[in-house]
Amino acid sequence: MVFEKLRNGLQGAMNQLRKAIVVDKKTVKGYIKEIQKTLLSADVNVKLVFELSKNIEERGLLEKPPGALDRKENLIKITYEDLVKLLGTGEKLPIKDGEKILLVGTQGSGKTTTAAKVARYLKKKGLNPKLLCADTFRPAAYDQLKQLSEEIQVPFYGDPNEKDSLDIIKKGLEKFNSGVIIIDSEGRHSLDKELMGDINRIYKEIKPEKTLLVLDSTIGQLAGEQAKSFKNACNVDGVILTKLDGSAKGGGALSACASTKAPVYFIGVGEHIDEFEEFDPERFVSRLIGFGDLQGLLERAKEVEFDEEVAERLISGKFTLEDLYSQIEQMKKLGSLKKIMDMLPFGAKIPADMMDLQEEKLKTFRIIMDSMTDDEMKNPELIKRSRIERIANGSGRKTEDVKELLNHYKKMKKMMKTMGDERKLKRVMKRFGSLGM
Ligand SMILES: Nc1nc2c(ncn2[C@@H]2O[C@H](COP(=O)(O)OP(=O)(O)O)[C@@H](O)[C@H]2O)c(=O)[nH]1
Ligand SMILES: [Mg+2]
Repeated sequence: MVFEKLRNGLQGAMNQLRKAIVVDKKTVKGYIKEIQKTLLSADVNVKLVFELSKNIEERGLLEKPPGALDRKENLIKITYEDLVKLLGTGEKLPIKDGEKILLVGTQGSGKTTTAAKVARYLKKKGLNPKLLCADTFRPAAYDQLKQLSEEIQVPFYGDPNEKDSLDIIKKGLEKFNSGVIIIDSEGRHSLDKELMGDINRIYKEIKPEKTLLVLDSTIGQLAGEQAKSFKNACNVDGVILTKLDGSAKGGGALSACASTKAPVYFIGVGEHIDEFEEFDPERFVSRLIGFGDLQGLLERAKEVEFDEEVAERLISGKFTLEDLYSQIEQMKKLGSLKKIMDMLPFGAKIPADMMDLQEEKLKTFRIIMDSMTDDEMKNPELIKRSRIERIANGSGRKTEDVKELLNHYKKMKKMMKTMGDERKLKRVMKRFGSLGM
């Protein structure tokens, strides 16, 4: 599995944090230590790790957790945000038919494999990719790319007898005059002057719309320096990092590229042609942390603030019709009944008919409530037959509507009682803000 060690380390630290009873300075420091250890073992630069941990500590201790999050959850959210930042801006590289993509990099970095991967990726996106072999340096290069192009059924051009790579490219471009043309160039053993010179020569002549540097991530943090020097020497737009699957230094390569402002647009995560993806720091980090957990947490960070006062009234069974109304409103905002049901503790059930209330009905309830006295709002038990008639007349609604509103109130109150355990109720309420379910 890709990044198993990094994932286990991060998740381990977070699970330990979740189990902590209090969130004090010591807990936070212990948590951060685990995160540091994990990042350092993934080869992330010491200075970056230090900055990140300082920020997590400061925010974690000072920040008021947003929405329905508690302090622990907020620490996880902060960690997520900082890790995403560490890995770059998440900028995408738009590619269109009619463009030429030149792949450059040292021999063995994964250029030829990546050329085919890019072609496959673009084909899946509905574009029309074509592969051009311009590697005259390595004898087997032609056969390798030809075979890959057959495998993914993409047009191919190359000439094993031609020695000048620029000539091949020119002929290839003439032959393919449409689609996205992916050019696999030759590599040398290192990013030496000769290679840079070659690339510049090709670059000037054919003016590719995109030039991408293919870098082997097993070089770790060095990837950053290499990407930077390449960017300065020739017009490289960004990086494709390969072999992230087998590399213990993947974190180093990714973060170093980001910190030297060399955007990583794609990553190679295996030898197979499909083991390739667009690099998206948010998606990447959320997979490390655990996608499901994180999504829920981020959603709850946006939820309504927990209202202590309403909570107390609900718990003590003294909630008013006003509370009921605001709860129904919020419940509707929160979305599907199923989602809410899934989050409720065992045994608690929201009456289904309450969830199904239509906007029209809520308006009717509002109008009815406007015809009630303060006493009646606070103590709906007071409202018996004669009052029901008065309220119905006053609001111009049917007595059935008034009864329906009172029924919802009774059901909700009953449900509150069955919840019994105050702590349990408070916990759930925290999740739902002032909803009180
Ligand atoms: N595990 C793994 N191997 C890769 C990846 N990309 C390329 N390779 C392997 O790296 C080796 C060199 O790749 P190649 O495309 O020939 O590199 P080139 O010399 O730059 O064209 C081959 O054995 C590839 O299968 C990757 O993302 N993951
Ligand atoms: Mg090659």
